[in-house]
Amino acid sequence: MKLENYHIESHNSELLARHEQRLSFVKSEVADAEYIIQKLVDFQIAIPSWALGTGGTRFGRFSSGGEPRNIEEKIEDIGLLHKLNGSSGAISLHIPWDTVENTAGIKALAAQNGLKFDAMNSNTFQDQQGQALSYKFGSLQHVDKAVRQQSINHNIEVIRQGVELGSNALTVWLADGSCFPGQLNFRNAFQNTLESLTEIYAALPADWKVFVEYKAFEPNFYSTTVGDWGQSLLYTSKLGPKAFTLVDLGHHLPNANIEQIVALLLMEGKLGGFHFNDSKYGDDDLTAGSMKPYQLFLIFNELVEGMDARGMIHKDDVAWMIDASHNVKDPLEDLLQSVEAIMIAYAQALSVDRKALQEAQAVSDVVRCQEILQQAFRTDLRALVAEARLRAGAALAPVEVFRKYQIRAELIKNRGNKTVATGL
Ligand SMILES: [Mn+2]
Repeated sequence: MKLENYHIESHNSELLARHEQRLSFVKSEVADAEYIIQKLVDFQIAIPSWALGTGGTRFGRFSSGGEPRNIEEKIEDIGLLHKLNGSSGAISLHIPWDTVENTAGIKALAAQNGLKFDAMNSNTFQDQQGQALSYKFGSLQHVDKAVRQQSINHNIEVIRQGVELGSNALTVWLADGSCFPGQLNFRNAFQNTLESLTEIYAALPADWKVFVEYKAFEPNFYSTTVGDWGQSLLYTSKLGPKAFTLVDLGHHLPNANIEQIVALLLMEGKLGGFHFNDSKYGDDDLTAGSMKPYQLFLIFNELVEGMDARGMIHKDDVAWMIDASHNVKDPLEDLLQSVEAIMIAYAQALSVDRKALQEAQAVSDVVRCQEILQQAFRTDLRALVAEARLRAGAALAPVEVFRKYQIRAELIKNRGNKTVATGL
């Protein structure tokens, strides 16, 4: 069964009266409701090609069946998400997990599904079949120039493929680091990485960006060569104006103040990419907003404030993507929940009374500052998010539609129960 517009329309018509009651109440509570709805309609969050299958841990993997077997089916799945929520209008590919052979056909299929190609992701954290040299001890940082060159060449090849598809950014995440004290000379590892990144940077087309993603630990457990935002900012500052830091919410040490990090990166004009997920312990890759929704709101509050301070366009000037894994949920339902949580936090951040907050900050009225933020966080703005979906022609309640039309059962029927999405 293909999900058609009339399926969504019929579902929406059942929920419409109740939705309109809720919407009119929220509109009476929130100033600028129309402004917020339009921002929500415009906002798009890319879905990575590797998020469509069931994830796993080093202990096991439990498939939910019907997973996409190739890039065409991945595009179809994201097209389905986009049809349901109107906010998933981009796909982020990972090379070599995604092999694009028929570029024109893939571009046409993406366009049919209303999707753009977001940042391209390179992979030098695994050895691929037939690869000449191993990344066991790192890639761009490696002590052997030949290994560094191999990983530089891979990144340049990813840029080439991205150009053909119409992407305009490269995300570099490195597993590089060390597992034991003494294994690495930190300065040499940094300099080698910088030199390698400089070569990749030189291969960027004029309108491209490169995002340098950091991560505190894992898979290396003693040091990571791009370990935190300071190290990423060092690289991106040295590289030049097309290089930006990428923040992944799960890549910090526990209790890091991520909202402060994004505020300062925006101030420096160096926040380029953003990966959403949630966590309780480490890089848990849980559904956005499922653990710490207040933190997600506080981060969005700084994103909105910091972007507005620089006159940035929310939907375009940072590459937004979900980077999560789904071990026990249906991946598509999980992604719908993540997008919903992100949109709610964004709506809440847009509803903060900025002028009142600035005034309260200027006189150090701490209580008032907290009242203003919590007023925004505690106001239920789900009807604004639903209204944005309605205006985009999407579903008022996406997960309900997904279940009502038994989409997973249909995918299993078409693709089989034992499929494994590439890369996972
Ligand atoms: Mn990430």
